[in-house]
Amino acid sequence: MKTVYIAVGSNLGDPVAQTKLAIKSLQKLPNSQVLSASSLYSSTPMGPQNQPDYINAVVKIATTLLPLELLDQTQKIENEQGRVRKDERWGPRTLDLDILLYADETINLPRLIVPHYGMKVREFVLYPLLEIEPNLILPDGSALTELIKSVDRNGLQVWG
Ligand code: PH2
Ligand code: MG
Ligand code: MG
Repeated sequence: MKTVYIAVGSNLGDPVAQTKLAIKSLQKLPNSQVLSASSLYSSTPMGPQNQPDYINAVVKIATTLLPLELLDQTQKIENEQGRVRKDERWGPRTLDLDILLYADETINLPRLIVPHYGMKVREFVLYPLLEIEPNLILPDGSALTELIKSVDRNGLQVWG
């Protein structure tokens, strides 16, 4: 079993419902088990500002799926929830599932780069991660508690 962290993000089509549904779908992944899920957070958009605020969360799973098998599964969930791939960088979406960490592995494939390239500087990833895994050390040796110190919350708050 590998421990994996997945970031959930949504800012279209009832983001709270999209995020809850995505967590339910992750609970149904084959050969996997959801170990914990963070609170839902509301966050201001990174990137283009003419888009709605996001709901973000992080989910911890244990899985025997291989990285690309897991990616196939998360993309299937994105598609089922109406994800339309557009060219705009950091544009709005009904659902984004990003594999943040896959055990302590470093993966550099055309389809999948792990650890996720932006995770160390994104408040909407680091704070939910801190909630569920305060003692986390990244594969490069950096401690989550140290990374957090240089990342502003940018208005990030627990939703509700
Ligand atoms: N995802 C993006 C672009 N911008 N902003 C917030 N607050 N949360 C996100 O998940 C997010 C974003 C593209 O993946
Ligand atoms: Mg993303
Ligand atoms: Mg993505």
